Amino acid sequence: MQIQNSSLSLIARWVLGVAIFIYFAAAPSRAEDVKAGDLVITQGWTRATPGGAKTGGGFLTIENKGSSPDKLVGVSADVAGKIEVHQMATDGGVMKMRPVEGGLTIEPGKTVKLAPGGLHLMMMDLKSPLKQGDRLPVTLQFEKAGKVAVTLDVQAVGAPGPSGNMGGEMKKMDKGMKM
Ligand SMILES: [Cu+2]
Repeated sequence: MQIQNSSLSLIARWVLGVAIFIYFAAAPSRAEDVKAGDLVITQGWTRATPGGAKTGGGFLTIENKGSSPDKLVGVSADVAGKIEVHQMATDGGVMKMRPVEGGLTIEPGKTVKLAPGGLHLMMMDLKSPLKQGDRLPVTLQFEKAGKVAVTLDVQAVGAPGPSGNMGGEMKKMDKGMKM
């Protein structure tokens, strides 16, 4: 009896483990890939804003599969009074951010990644807090591809990436499942 009980409990634990894995693997935890002309926009995410924070950073990846450059010339969202594209630069030994003047160019065949510590969307004058688990609709305006609607997945305050360290693995799995 003792042996049976412990093997049953092992099986129960294994079943629970598999169930948890399937739940997280299947959960729609990342933004949809968006295709617009020659551009593919993926991995849109942002962070929840604590307290009454009025600004937030937005991150996404833009790939240009075409043969000519395109340029991100404007960004807007209902929740933000203003959104700029910012870059980080060292000024007198101090990292500072400043707007990218004249639009962000995406060269043909290249991928531009907006990520913490580098290029980012600076959302200013937030009208309401960004809540973890929400999907934030944002409109990107490109010179050639025109207006493109994307969503940013709102991750936890201080989250390091679109879906933690699992991001890359999840993407591979998703691709595998579609085939
Ligand atoms: Cu900024």
